[in-house]
Amino acid sequence: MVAATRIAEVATDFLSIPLERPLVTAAFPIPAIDTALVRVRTDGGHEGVGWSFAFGRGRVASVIRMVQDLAELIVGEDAELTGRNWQRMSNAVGFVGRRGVAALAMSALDTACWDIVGQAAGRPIHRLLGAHRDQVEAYASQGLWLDRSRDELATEAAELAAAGFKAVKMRAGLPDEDEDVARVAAVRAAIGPDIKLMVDANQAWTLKQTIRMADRLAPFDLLWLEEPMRHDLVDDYTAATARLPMPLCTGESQYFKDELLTLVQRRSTDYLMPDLMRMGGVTEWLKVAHVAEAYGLPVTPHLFMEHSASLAAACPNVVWQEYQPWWQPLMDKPVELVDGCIALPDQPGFGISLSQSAVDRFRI
Ligand code: SMN
Ligand code: MG
Repeated sequence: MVAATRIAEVATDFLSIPLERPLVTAAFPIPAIDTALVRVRTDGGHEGVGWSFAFGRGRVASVIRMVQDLAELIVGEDAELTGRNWQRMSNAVGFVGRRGVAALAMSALDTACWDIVGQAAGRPIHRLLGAHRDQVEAYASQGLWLDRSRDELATEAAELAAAGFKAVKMRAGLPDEDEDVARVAAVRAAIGPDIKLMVDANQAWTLKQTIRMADRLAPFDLLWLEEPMRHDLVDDYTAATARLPMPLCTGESQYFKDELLTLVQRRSTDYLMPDLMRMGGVTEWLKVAHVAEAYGLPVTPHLFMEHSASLAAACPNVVWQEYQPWWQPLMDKPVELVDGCIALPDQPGFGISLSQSAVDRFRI
C-alpha cells in the first residue's frame, strides 16, 4: 500500500447551520441545515472532506453514528481503493438496508476518499476524471420559496438575474393551483424571456394534476418541471414524460444506481437529477452519469455544488449545477461564480478549504 493514502482516522462533526429565513417547500419547512461533516485523514496528512445532511437533529445524529461504524471498515485501508472501500461498506449495511441513513453515511465517506484521491495526485478532481470544461453553468436555487408573496418573488427573481444567474428555480405545489400559476407568471415577468426558469413542485401533485398544471404552465417556457409527483411513481413519470409540453426532471429522491437507472430505462424523465448524498457518493454517481450519457439523457446534479460541480465538468451530458449556498458559511474560500457559471478550483481534490473557526461556531 502507498502509505501516504492509508486512512488513519475519520473525524465527524455535528453542525447546525442556521438559515436567515426558514425554507418552505411543498414537502416540508426547513429551519436549519443540520449537517454530518466527515473528514477522512491519511498517514500522509491528506484530509478529505464530505458531508450529508438531514432535517432533524436526531436523524443527523444517526447518520454520524453510522459514519463512525462504517469508518471502522476503512480505517487502515488505502483511501485510493475507492471501489473496494465502497463495496466493503455496502456489503456491511446490506442487513440493515443500504438506503436511508446507511446511504447518507457511505456517501460522505466515499466522497471524502475521492477528495484524497485528487489531493494525493496533486490534481483537481475534474481534471483527473477526464475534464470537458473548467466551469459549469449554475442555476440559482437559494430563493423563490413557497412562503414568498408574489411581490417578493418578483423582487427576488430580478435580484438573482442581476447577480448574473442565467437560470433560476422556483417552488410550486401550493394548495391553490391558480396561485401557483400566478406565481410562475410573476417570476417569468420579472426575469424576462432570456433567463431560464425551472419549477419544482416537490412531489405535491397527482398525475392528473401534473398534466393539468403542466398545460397551464406551458406559456411560461420552463426549462423543466421538477419532481411534480411522488418520486416512486415511476409509471406515472413515464406517462408524464411522454405527455407534458415541457421537459420533466426527477431523481433527487432516488437511492443508488438501481433506482436512478430504472428512471433512465423506463424513459421516466427528460433530465436525471442524482443527489450525491443519496447516490452513495462519487463512486456511484459517476456510473449513473455515464450510463445516462449512453442513453442520451442529460443529467443535472442535485445540491452539493462543492463536490458535484467537479463531477459535472467531467461528464459531457451533465448540465446546470444547482447553486445552493447552504454550506458556504463553512468555507474559507467560497465557490466562485463567473458569469453565471461555477469556476472550478484548480487546487487538488475538490479544492474545498474548510474554516475551522466556522466548524467550531456551528458545532452543536
Ligand atoms: C429541495 C431539496 C432539498 C431541500 C429543499 C428543497 C429541492 C431542490 O427539491 O431540488 O432543490
Ligand atoms: Mg427538487
